[in-house]
Amino acid sequence: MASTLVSLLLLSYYLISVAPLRRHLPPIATTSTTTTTTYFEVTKPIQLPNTKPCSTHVLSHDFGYTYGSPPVTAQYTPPSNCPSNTFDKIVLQWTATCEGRQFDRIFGVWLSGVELLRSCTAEPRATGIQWTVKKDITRYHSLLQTNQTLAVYLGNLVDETYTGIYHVNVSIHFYPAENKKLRNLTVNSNHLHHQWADLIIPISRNLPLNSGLWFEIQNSTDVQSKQFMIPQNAYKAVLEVYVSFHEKDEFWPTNVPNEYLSDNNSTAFEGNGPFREVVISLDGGVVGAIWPFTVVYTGGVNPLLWRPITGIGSFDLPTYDIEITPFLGSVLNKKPHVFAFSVTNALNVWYIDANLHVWLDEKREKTYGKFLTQNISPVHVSLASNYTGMNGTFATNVTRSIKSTGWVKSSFGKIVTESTQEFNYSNFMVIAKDGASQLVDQIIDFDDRVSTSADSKQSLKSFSFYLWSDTEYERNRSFVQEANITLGFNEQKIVNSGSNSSSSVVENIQNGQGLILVKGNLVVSGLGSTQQMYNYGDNNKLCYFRNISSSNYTIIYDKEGHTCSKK
Ligand SMILES: *[C@@H]1O[C@H](CO)[C@@H](O)[C@H](O)[C@H]1NC(C)=O
Ligand SMILES: *[C@@H]1O[C@H](CO)[C@@H](O)[C@H](O)[C@H]1NC(C)=O
Ligand SMILES: *[C@@H]1O[C@H](CO)[C@@H](O)[C@H](O)[C@H]1NC(C)=O
Ligand SMILES: *[C@@H]1O[C@H](CO)[C@@H](O)[C@H](O)[C@H]1NC(C)=O
Ligand SMILES: *[C@@H]1O[C@H](CO)[C@@H](O)[C@H](O)[C@H]1NC(C)=O
Ligand SMILES: *[C@@H]1O[C@H](CO)[C@@H](O)[C@H](O)[C@H]1NC(C)=O
Ligand SMILES: *[C@@H]1O[C@H](CO)[C@@H](O)[C@H](O)[C@H]1NC(C)=O
Ligand SMILES: *[C@@H]1O[C@H](CO)[C@@H](O)[C@H](O)[C@H]1NC(C)=O
Ligand SMILES: *[C@@H]1O[C@H](CO)[C@@H](O)[C@H](O)[C@H]1NC(C)=O
Ligand SMILES: *[C@@H]1O[C@H](CO)[C@@H](O)[C@H](O)[C@H]1NC(C)=O
Ligand SMILES: *[C@@H]1O[C@H](CO)[C@@H](O)[C@H](O)[C@H]1NC(C)=O
Ligand SMILES: CC(=O)N[C@H]1CO[C@H](CO)[C@@H](O)[C@@H]1O
Repeated sequence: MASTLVSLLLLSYYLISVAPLRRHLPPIATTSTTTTTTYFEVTKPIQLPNTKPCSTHVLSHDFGYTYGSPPVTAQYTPPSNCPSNTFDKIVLQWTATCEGRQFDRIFGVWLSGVELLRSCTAEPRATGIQWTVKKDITRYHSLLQTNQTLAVYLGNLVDETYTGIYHVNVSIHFYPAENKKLRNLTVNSNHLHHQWADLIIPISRNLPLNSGLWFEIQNSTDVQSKQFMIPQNAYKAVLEVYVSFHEKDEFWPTNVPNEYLSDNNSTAFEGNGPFREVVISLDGGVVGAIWPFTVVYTGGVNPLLWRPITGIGSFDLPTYDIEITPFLGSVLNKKPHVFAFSVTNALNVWYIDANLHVWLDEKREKTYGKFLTQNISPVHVSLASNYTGMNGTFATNVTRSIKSTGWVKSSFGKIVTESTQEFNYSNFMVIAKDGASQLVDQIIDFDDRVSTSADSKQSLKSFSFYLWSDTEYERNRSFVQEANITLGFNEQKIVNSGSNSSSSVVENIQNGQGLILVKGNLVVSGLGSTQQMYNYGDNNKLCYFRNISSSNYTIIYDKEGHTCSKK
């Protein structure tokens, strides 16, 4: 038996539990190459000033059997002997290598409880892989100016089958501003609209603990919360929320209504329907919601789809900003207050935490504020279903809006802030072949606006998710699973502040087609092809596009450019 297993291990294969199609799949091991594969996520390069960075190496660690252990910590010290203390850009760099066989693992990087990066590891090959994630962390610059504790949690399991150990380096690069630039990002100018917060308060779990610093939301009634206090002279606050979904909710857009499950007792699907909403509340009142982008991790659906081009957002999960300024008046009272997180329809498990970015009035010891009005439309769900046995169609549409206003009186005057969120969601699902085939077509439109008498900003996001999977069962627990996927992340941003206005557009779309042949519990062969189109443009005439495709680990074409397309 053992020798049969060993000889099979030399082929490309997966070990997989047979039934559920969309499950998170273990990796392939292969001996077909002798070189290290470099994985990457397609995104625009970070705009850097033409200066030499001051770099600080923060952590080196080998993540072996780390599951359920305390996060790995290291002392962070700001760079010394840097010729300038005025930085245009600060970049976090995560570099990792791994070889053997391992699952994709979720991980987080925190600085004194403030999350800097939520990400997923790449799945190794026998011959080794490497990857690098660079993230612009300039918005955290106030935190980066003093000594802090860096923490990384990456829960990995190592045994005789899953041998991959993740070797990781974390460093931070500080790019001094170009001399000729008058911008001064280190010290905030006395201007209402300066870009970065003066203080960042972590809304995460405290060390020590044996897991990530994120809260774990296990079901639809689970509410996780954290107390905080805010300085008396705050005049603006934004809550930046980190979200990832796992296990029974890893593929939440494919989850079926419970009525379907109870009528048929299918084990091929997860329940609670395909709609999820992250709800953020302050002292018990809703302040905002998030309808998240459907990140597919590097082992999702068919791992061959994500090699070497990884899924949109999988190496740097998107975060979501909730404007808190309209509510500041309620928290400027030297008393502790509570942020809480919950997820509508959640199944085990969601990892959520947040950073409260706070702007302080240098000229006042005390600011004042008042929460004025709020208009929340309840989540309005319409579900149309038509099924017989295990076949059928389900159409789920949801809308929601949240509008809040409040004023803050500071040295800038008495300013009213109005924050509006509007959401539309539609999910169309077809289940055929008695559950062996599923098609999901989902789109989320997410409009966020914040305006004051002096400025306004708007973000319009559109997240699309399409998955078709089809399984042909053969004898002896063998099957062929075919799957097509489309992921789309589009965002348009418009900022107006006084005489300055800026706008940008990102269009990022990925298509994948894959096939795996499973015999017994082993995938004996498989293939996957991915095509991606990335387009970015802004009114500063910064443009970037990349048109790339891979198949079976090989890049088929790769066109990259910096010219603006004529639209
Ligand atoms: C981490 O840094 C050390 C020291 O510079 C280097 O020897 C090692 O190869 C690096 N590892 C990775 C995964 O980059
Ligand atoms: C920050 O850490 C460095 C290196 O450990 C140490 O020399 C320095 O005294 C620390 N600074 C403060 C303000 O604690
Ligand atoms: C940034 O501001 C600080 C404090 O106001 C000042 O000392 C420094 O010279 C400024 N740097 C630049 C490049 O303007
Ligand atoms: C939901 O999760 C919470 C936290 O784990 C738990 O206390 C509660 O019993 C769960 N509720 C249900 C209905 O499972
Ligand atoms: C599904 O399981 C539940 C609980 O075991 C049972 O009450 C129900 O009758 C089953 N439905 C079908 C269609 O078998
Ligand atoms: C429900 O599905 C059946 C079988 O596909 C079809 O004949 C029927 O017209 C559908 N009903 C509705 C209301 O769409
Ligand atoms: C759901 O929304 C889609 C797309 O906007 C629309 O075509 C469909 O008619 C809606 N269905 C229901 C049940 O409201
Ligand atoms: C479900 O659809 C398949 C074809 O996709 C058909 O063979 C099967 O009989 C249908 N099952 C039921 C209960 O109607
Ligand atoms: C949601 O749909 C409504 C009605 O079609 C439309 O007026 C609104 O602009 C949409 N909102 C977003 C965020 O797409
Ligand atoms: C899946 O992708 C293949 C290859 O591009 C295509 O031929 C097929 O029509 C697609 N099927 C569906 C249902 O999306
Ligand atoms: C990928 O592998 C499959 C199965 O070996 C093969 O049919 C297909 O042609 C390969 N694709 C490319 C682009 O090499
Ligand atoms: C797995 C299962 O229970 N399938 C049943 C679903 O419902 C149809 C019709 O009621 C049955 O024929 C299936 O056996």
